[in-house]
Amino acid sequence: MAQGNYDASDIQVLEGLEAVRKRPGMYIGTTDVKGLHHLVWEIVDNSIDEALAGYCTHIEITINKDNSVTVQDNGRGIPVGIHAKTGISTVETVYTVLHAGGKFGGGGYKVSGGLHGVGASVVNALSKWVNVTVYKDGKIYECKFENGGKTVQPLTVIGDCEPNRTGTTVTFKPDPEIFDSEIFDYETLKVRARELAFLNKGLSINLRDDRDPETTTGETFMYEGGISEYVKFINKNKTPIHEDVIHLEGEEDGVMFEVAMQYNTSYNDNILSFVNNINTHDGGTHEEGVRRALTRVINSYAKKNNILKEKDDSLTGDDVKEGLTMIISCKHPNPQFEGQTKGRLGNSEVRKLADSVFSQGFERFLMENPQEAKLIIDKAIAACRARNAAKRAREASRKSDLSMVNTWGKLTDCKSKDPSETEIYIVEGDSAAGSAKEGRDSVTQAVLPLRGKILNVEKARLDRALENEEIKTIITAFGTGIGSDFDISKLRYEKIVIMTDADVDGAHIRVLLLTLFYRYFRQIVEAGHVYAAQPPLFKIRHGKTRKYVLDEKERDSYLATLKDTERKNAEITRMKGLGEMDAEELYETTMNIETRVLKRITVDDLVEADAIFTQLMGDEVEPRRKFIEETARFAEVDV
Ligand code: 28F
Repeated sequence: MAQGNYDASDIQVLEGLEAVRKRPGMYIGTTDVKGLHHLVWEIVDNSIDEALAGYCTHIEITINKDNSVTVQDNGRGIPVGIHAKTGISTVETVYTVLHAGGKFGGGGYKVSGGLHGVGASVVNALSKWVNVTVYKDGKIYECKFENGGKTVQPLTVIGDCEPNRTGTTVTFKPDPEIFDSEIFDYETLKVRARELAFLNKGLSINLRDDRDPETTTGETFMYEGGISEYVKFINKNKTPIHEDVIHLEGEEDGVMFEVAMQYNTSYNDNILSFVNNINTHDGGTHEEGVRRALTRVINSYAKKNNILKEKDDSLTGDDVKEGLTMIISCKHPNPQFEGQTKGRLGNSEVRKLADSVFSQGFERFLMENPQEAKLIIDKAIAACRARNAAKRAREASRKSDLSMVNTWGKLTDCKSKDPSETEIYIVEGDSAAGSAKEGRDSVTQAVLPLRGKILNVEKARLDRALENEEIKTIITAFGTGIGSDFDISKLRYEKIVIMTDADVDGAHIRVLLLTLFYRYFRQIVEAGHVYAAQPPLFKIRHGKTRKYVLDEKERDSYLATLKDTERKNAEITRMKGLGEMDAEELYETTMNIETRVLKRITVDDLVEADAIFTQLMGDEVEPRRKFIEETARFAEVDV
């Protein structure tokens, strides 16, 4: 907008973008690091729309040295003419008028991070500056915005380019006044860039980090096999039951539906579903159609081929999904997203389409591959038997007060029964548990000593896990039940703190616990209840002072605060383990909510986490050691 003479439409533009700056959460969810990365996807989505329309084959994403981000595509380029309604260029309109995006009006698929392709103006409103360059008709056009989307340079021709070059390049710098953090995380961008390449077969996406001198070329993701390659990627460390990934697809009334699947020998399922590239975490009609058809087809095939007797109970949805890796992708011109987080597809017509496409294709696969069919059904039958055994085990443990005595015998509970203030420390080893019991705040802190090794549940079904004393004790202490009984509202503690030694053994126990939590208490982890205690690594003694510090960094900064003489005489010892501290020390350094530091365990990317647990808890020992060294995916919080 030229300085000074604002007319009506300028005012409307200002009010629109001002509204976004006032309540950014309404447009991008949060203004934390998640919201920061969401800006990238709002811009990338416009390039993906161009790809869905068939005009863009390559997208480049670059994190620049100043933590601005450049997204470049080789689509047709945003139209450079004057927009009929606003009287300014279409480029400026798309970037300054809220809801001016929505490229195709009616038809066509708009990929949307929930904004239906209107993200450009939202990104502009929340950025310090934005530069838009359009390559079209042998010319280079540029448009610049600053301070929350004010036009400082209307669209102007700044040069020539090869006559057949077309595309759009956008560079933006998020506004530090809006975002808590302005540092982009390469890994976070990589996971979603790779996923977009899987979901849009043939589209190549290059990601580069110019802040890191090492990575000059970055990584390029391109999968001709689309979601079938996504299934192969998830199953890469698992053992498939049938060689080929099953790929089925169909289209009706402009709605495209496709599914890729492959069973593996594990006991976990990895079913991801998408609509217009958005991950529908809460499922919806596309997923329901497939699950319903899968259960029906397996039961009818099993009965028709006498693998199941007529009198046998039917297999349930849980039985038939064991070991199943599946990607469902639906492209819909007018998707209805439902639920609190808009994570569920509501369009009812999709359920029928998904059911018919899936059942016809899967039935044919079973008929044409009787050996694989037998393996898949035998696995579902084994899962059914284990489920029934687990149910009997749970009922038994609920009835006999023995396990209660047994549990309470192990668990030193806290006095408070208010789950919003209580914590349970799962402590490795009796000596540390003894100190923890003695030093703790007995009103709010419970202690559960771990005597034996936890079973590696990556390689065991629930019925086997329920035979393990340690696991039974944990389930009873949590109060939530497990498997189909699980109810997070019954969780008896606000915080579950894993307290193990910092050595390899301690870290191994922590990984076994994390595997148990990830596989059977995932909601508890996702809700952010699980933490790892941070016992001190060093004890510094000088004079009568005894100071415990977390790590090398804290040790050096503490030493820097001492006088030369004190520093020279300071005695620094590396802590071997929790058992080395008396109750008072353990409480002060690791449990006292005034002084302790806990690391919240967050599983912010299920596919990635699944790969870690699968790789880790498999048979190879080497990957486990690598994991223990890095504290992958922990966010540091002081609580
Ligand atoms: C790096 C970000 O934003 N790429 C885009 C296009 C292409 C068209 C378009 C975009 C028409 C009226 C809205 C071109 N030619 N990358 C991008 N590529 N927008 S955004 O049209 C804009 C709409 O207002 C385009 C013919 N049709 C559409």
